[in-house]
Order: sequence, then C-alpha cells, then structure tokens
Amino acid sequence: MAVERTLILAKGDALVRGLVGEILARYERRGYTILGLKLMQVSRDQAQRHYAEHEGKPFFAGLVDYITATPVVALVVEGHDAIEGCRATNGATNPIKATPGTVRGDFGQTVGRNLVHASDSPAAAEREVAIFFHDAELFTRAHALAAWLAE
Ligand code: D4T
Repeated sequence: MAVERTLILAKGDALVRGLVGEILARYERRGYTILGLKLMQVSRDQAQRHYAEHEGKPFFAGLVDYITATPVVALVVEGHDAIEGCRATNGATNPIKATPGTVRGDFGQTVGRNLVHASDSPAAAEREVAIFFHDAELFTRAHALAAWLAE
C-alpha cells in the first residue's frame, strides 16, 4: 500500500451532461483528498502530450478532438493506492464492459465518450499531473486547515 497522487479528468461529456458533481463526489466519498481542481480549456499541445502513448492509433485524432472541444474539469487526488482505486471507480475503458456502480458503468455508452480519465501508473500520474497543473496549484488539506485556524 502506498500513498499516491493521480490525475483525474472529467471530460466534456461529463460537463455538458451536468455529471461533474456526481462524479467528483465518488472520489471524495471514497476518501481521496483533492489536492488540485480546475475547469480548464486543454490545448492541442497538452492533449497530444497527454495521449502521446496513443499517437499513431486510429482513434488518436478523435481523442485529441474530444478533449479539446470543450472545457474539462481536471483534478489531482491523493490517497492509498489512489491510482488503482480511481481507475476502479471509473470502470473499464469501454463503458459497455464497465460494471454498474462505476462511473462509466452508470453513465456511459461508448468508448469515445467515456466521461473520465485516470492515470494508469505512478510514472503516468507524475507525467500527467505536470501537464495539467503547476506545483503552486496543488494544496493539501493541511494548507486549508492551517489557513482556517490562523483566522
Ligand atoms: P483513459 O486514459 O481515458 O482513462 O482511458 P483508459 O486508460 O481507461 O484507456 P486507454 O488509455 O486504453 O484509452 C485512452 C482513451 O482512448 C479512447 N479509446 C481507447 C478509444 O476511443 N478507442 C479505443 O479503441 C480505445 C482502446 C478511450 C480512452
């Protein structure tokens, strides 16, 4: 068991369908700490770096279009084995294979509109967090508590 950070994206279909709160609540209720959170427009450069492992595959262009067409909600969460845990919360990549009770199993129909992303390894998490967040945008619960107590 390790305390890990992971990058989550609630993608455009989650935003347009009004599911962001419902989805984020699942990570919070599971006990993960939110370290960073923002609504942002992803640039094509960020998208291509984020999905670099899929470059050359037939669905690559569609992936980049999907993630850059609308704003997305990006967050970094931390917790015990958060990488595996958040991917389990999301469910299988193809929603039709995703178990009911997971985000994709409850809200998704197709792999091209699968609502969420979560990093799949510690190396990917480190790389992806750096694509979407500056260090100064990440806070711990202790930051908030210290500021609150100082009031
Ligand atoms: P992400 O990265 O979005 O969390 O998805 P996964 O980690 O679960 O799955 P992935 O990297 O294999 O795929 C990334 C992204 O590509 C889309 N995709 C994937 C697609 O449109 N068609 C496909 O055939 C595959 C395999 C969906 C997720």
